[in-house]
Amino acid sequence: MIDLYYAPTPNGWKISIMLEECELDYKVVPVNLGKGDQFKPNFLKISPNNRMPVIVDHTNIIEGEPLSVFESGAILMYLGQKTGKFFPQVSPYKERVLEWLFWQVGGLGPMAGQVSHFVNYAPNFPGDHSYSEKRYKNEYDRLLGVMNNILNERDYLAGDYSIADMASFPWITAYKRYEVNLDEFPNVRRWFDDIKSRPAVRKGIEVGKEQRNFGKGITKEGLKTMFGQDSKSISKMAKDKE
Ligand SMILES: N[C@@H](CCC(=O)N[C@@H](CS)C(=O)NCC(=O)O)C(=O)O
Repeated sequence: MIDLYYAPTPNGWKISIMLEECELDYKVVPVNLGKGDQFKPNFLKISPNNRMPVIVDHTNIIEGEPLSVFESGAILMYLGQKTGKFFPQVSPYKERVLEWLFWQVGGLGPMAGQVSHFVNYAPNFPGDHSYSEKRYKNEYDRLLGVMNNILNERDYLAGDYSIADMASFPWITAYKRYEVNLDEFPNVRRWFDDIKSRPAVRKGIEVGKEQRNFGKGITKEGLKTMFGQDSKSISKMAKDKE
């Protein structure tokens, strides 16, 4: 059994989708980010970056402890290697997957995350955010253009359906909210519709649906916990949760 420390956000979905695709046994451990569960001492032991997702694999005991993995890219690679699915281990297929996985975790994910911040949450804070919002929207638009070009040559980012697609798909789902017309990127549209129709993907993004809370409805406490974190505030949060 694998424990999945999870909240229903795009980074969480990457892993619920992969677990569903691989038909692995897993149990969801909800992480309430607005309430600060990510600062609890037991959580920080397995996720020192105070972020979810994290997995704990009780079927892989190392030195008496079940193996834990944080960072969505590392988790996808671990599960791909464990199951032998969606992550080929021979060149050049392995490198193709790694290129697009790292492109997602270092580019598409963080940039889309910033777009999401400016669309969903920045309006709660005073000031003119227009320059920053435009900067991240332009970069998201550029990355969609890059995707559209590669998907002109291939069905999926790395050739065959892989962990690189599972990492990227969740960060496209909010395109309407980000005011993107996906029809301007016809290859991305085809890829998106294809992945969305996969039963395991549909199941994966339903996990924890009832806790979903983008933008609207976030409490003052939630805003304070999630945003404006710095080295001092995260130490204080961790102390308060001890
Ligand atoms: N690089 C990390 C990013 C994970 C991440 O940003 N998770 C967010 C939710 S989508 C989180 O846990 N936020 C908690 C917080 O901001 O305190 C990964 O890919 O796993």
